[in-house]
Amino acid sequence: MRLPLCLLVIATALPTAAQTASERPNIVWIFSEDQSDHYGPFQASLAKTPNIDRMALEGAKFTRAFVTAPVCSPSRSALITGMYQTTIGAHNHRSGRGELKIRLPGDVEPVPAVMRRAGYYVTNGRYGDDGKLSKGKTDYNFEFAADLYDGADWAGRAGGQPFFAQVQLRGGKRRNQRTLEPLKAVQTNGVDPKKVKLPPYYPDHPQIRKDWAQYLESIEHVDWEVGEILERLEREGVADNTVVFFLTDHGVSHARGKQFLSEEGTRVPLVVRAPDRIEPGLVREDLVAHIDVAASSLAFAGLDVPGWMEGRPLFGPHAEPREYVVSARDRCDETVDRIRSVRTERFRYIRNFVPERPHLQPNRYKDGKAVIQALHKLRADGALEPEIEAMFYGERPEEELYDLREDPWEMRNLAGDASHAATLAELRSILKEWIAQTGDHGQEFEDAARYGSDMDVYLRGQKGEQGEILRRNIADTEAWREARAKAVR
Ligand SMILES: [Ca+2]
Repeated sequence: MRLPLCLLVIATALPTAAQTASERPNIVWIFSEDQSDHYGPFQASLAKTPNIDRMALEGAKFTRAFVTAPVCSPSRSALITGMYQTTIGAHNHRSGRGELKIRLPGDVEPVPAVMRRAGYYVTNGRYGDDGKLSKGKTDYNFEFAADLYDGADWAGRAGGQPFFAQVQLRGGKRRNQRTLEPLKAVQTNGVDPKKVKLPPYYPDHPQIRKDWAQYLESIEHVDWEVGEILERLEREGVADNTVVFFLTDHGVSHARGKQFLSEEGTRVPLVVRAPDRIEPGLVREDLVAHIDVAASSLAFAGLDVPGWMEGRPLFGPHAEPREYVVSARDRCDETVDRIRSVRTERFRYIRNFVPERPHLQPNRYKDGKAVIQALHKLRADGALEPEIEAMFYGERPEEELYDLREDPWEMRNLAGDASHAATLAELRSILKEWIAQTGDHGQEFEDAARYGSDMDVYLRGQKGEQGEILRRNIADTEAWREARAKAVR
């Protein structure tokens, strides 16, 4: 069923604050790693996802959901606070881990703290192959209380107590044979690398095909896990009073996915199942940001969304459509960068603040991936199409503009096209305003002391070739930063 947003808002019936604790719904976030929206309900795909398809039919699916950060820790820092990671200073990946810490500003606090105060039992669990929940991944860049969570599994709650549970799935991190082998028995059919349709910006190389097939298989595995979790809720008799969100933390770890502000890096699946609270079978095409999950969860629990929160409820009287979603990429591990994007219904505008650094500038984590190594090898052999080589290894344009209606793969940069000058100017000004209004902390790079504080943690115990690569990348980054600072002076 497709309805305009104004009707959707009316069509939802949220619980009121007057409800007693026992009537308040449980809230579950099923959160998978490193997968773009190549899920059944979102794009025709070789991956079979019967459980998530059914969840969408029973609830709502969002076809334009984006993360505000394309990499783990800023994405998770944003999701858990309902804040842009750039507003709270948590925008650099794996920051605040060394001597110099990051503290949340003002009244901002993680959602589990708010939920617990309201009487919820709050958990964070990593879903194991045996179906058991063990201590879940946090990866928040800011300081948080050691007892933020009551446990890993909602089984520990008191009788009648509502629960707020995060369930962490390994998702796209399973893309290799060793981890996929035990799953053969549960996979629907496996994915044939020969049938894979690669995005047109990736060369047709056996390693890249194989990796993409394994990635689609990881989606099938996640679907199976989602089915198991939903079945457990049924078995425990709480499914009808539990709101379940399913989403991923950012896109697939590929050359244009994870760490980057393309569709592949930022567009994620989002499905919400909320029996008797939202109309089943809703298809929402409006733009949403993953930080909206935090606000929506509070709203479902009958709690006020705090004034400081940038996330917005997706349902109910306070739902407010977004005209755009801004996403941001800053330092990832040892690699300094600054990119911002504005995604509207039709366009994506990208601003590269350090265009002199190539898209695939050295990064030990990404360079360790088989697909990136395949790209590097093709480049060394002179076997990349010039257009693709320029995209990944050339100087980047300061601005990019893609018309996603005509060019869903973001291949034709229209920033220099006079017929799109008005759109370009509008999106440029939206970004400028957003940076000022939210107080984007990425406007200044981290100083040398902060960078060094986190690199000390990275370098701890690093030996051999991996240690050497990291040291070389850090030295390369520092030399570039020094040269840049001199040029500005
Ligand atoms: Ca991740």
